[in-house]
This record gives sequence, structure tokens and C-alpha cells, in this order.
Amino acid sequence: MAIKRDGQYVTFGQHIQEQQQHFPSASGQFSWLMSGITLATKMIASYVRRAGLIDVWGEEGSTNVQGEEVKKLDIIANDALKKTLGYRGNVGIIASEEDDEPRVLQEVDDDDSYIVMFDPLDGSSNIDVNVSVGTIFTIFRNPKDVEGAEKSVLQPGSKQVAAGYVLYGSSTVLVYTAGNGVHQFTLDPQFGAYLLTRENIKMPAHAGTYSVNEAYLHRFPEPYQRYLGWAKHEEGGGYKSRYVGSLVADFHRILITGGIFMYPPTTEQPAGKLRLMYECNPLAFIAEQAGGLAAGEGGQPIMEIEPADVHDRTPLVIGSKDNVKEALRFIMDPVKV
Ligand code: AHM
Ligand code: MG
Repeated sequence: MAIKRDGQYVTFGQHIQEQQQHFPSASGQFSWLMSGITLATKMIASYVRRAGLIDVWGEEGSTNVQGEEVKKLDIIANDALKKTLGYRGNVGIIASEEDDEPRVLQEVDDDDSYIVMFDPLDGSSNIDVNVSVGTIFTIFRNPKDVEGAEKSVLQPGSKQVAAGYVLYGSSTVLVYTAGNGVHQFTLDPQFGAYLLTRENIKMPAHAGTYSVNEAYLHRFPEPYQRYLGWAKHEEGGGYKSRYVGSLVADFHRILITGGIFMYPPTTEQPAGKLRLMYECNPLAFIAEQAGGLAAGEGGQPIMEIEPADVHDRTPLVIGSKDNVKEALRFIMDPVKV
């Protein structure tokens, strides 16, 4: 049930205003920016809900900078975000998984100027088969002393001002943090508003579920193989496996019920598949705010990685604190385990 305060539902906009009292980064400018993201995701949700009725299945016919087939809905989602953010005068730079380079939206001079990065439709290969997909976003301050969009976006995840995702699942949920806990809102299709449904989410410290594309097991480095072998057998407690193949859906399950998600390095993709800036950093921020952990290569905290390019990839191990620590015992110190 949606949470009520003084008998009233709490909308996303109201919640951000309440946050401003505790957290200075959630300024009036910030809530104006966030309203652009919520508007775009409502538009995307309406397309996702009508997939099959309107012409949004299938490929658009091009490949993106990552060499991946671009789906029609990828383009629709990307355009929706760019258009709504384009009308927010405080967004200076945007970067998207679907665009080759970060772009300056407008020259912004004041102190409350932001960079928004996003994966407009994550897991889009699932759209044609009615499986959940999502939008992931992260917000940084636009540094005044750095020249050019390419350089301005290259900030470690620890500098994120806010981050979140929208999961177009059995219902549409928005999960976000601005550094003061993790909160979930559910889109009420009748009101057209995101209403607060979970506040101050805390991930269970441990759960017996892992989420990994295990078909690639033989391509993972040996310590990951040994960890998964250990976890599934009795000595590790006999984990069960859940893998949707949409990062947002897999992560959301872990956020609520606990466990671990990993996308290790593979022989084909030694840096992993997932993108640091607009996939791993936002989820890492949310995981840590909910009491979990997120690590990259060699156990390095995801949010400490210094990016070299906006489309950098990183291996990812993320989830409940004790599950991630358990996995890192294998990954970081394979000899002693
Ligand atoms: P995308 O951003 O092109 O959709 O790719 C990212 C997706 C993630 O949602 C998911 O975790 C992963 O790719 C699945 O990859 P794989 O099919 O190799 O398991
Ligand atoms: Mg993606």
C-alpha cells in the first residue's frame, strides 16, 4: 500500500521537497531537474505498456557506439529523456548509453548546474518478449573549472549527487537516492503520479540467491568459478539462482530480498560488459545507501573508480553486504580460500 502522511499519499515531488530540509543537494533546482526525469519515464512507461499494440518491437536498424543493435524503444526512451531534460535550464551536459559522446545541452552559468547520465532503456533485448526493462540515471554537479563535456563527465561515482532507476515491471517503480537513504515510488496509472511505497529501504545483510549469467561460467576467471561452485553446494549454503538479463530487474530483486549480482570479466570481455558511469555507479550508490556493497575489478569499490571514458566498462559484484564480502574473499585472495 502506498504510504500516507497525515492521511495523504506522498508524491515524488513532495518527498524531494521534504528531503531538502535534511540534504542541501536536493535544492529547488534539483527538484526541477528530477521532474524532467519523472516526466520522461512516464512517457517511456506508456510506450512499454503498449508494446505490441504500437510499433515499438524490434530493431531500429543501426548499432550504437558499443556495437549493439539499437531497438526502436531505445531511441524513443533516449529522445524522451533528452527532450525533457533539454527544457530544464539547469542541466548543462547529458551523456547516454545510446550517444557516442556527452553533449552540452546548454551553457549554464550558475552554481546549481548539473550533468545527467543515463541508460535510457536497460535490458532492451527483453522488450519484445514482455520481460521487465528499466531506465538508469545518475546526476553529478557540472564542474566550473573543467573545459569541455568529455572531461566534465569523468568523475568518480563518489561525486554523484543523486541516482536512481525506473523499473518497468509488473508495476512501474522509481527507486532513488540523493544520499539520504533509498526510497521507492510506484507509478499510479490512474493518477499519473509516482507515490511513495517504500521508504528508507535496507537490503538484508545476507541471502542465499545469486544472479549471474552462468552459461558463461567457463569464460569467467577461475576465482569467480570457484566462488559460484562453493555458493551452490552445501558448504556455501546451497544458493538458488535468479537471472532476468535486465540489470535493473535483477538488482531490484536483490535490493528488496537480498543476495548478490555479478557480471564478471569474461575471456571475450575482460573488462566485463556493464558500463561504469550510467549502469554501475548509480546502482552502487543505491546499494551502499541501502547498506549493501558494490565492487569492481580486484574488489575496488565501484564508486572509487576513476573513469577514463564515458562508456568505460567494469566487472561488477553488487548486493547484500555479507554476500559481497563472501564473494570478495574468493576474488581478491584466491590462494587463501
Ligand atoms: P544493454 O544496456 O545493452 O541492455 O545491456 C545491459 C544488459 C543488462 O541489463 C544485463 O544485466 C546484461 O546486459 C545481460 O547481459 P548477458 O545477456 O550477457 O547476460
Ligand atoms: Mg544497459
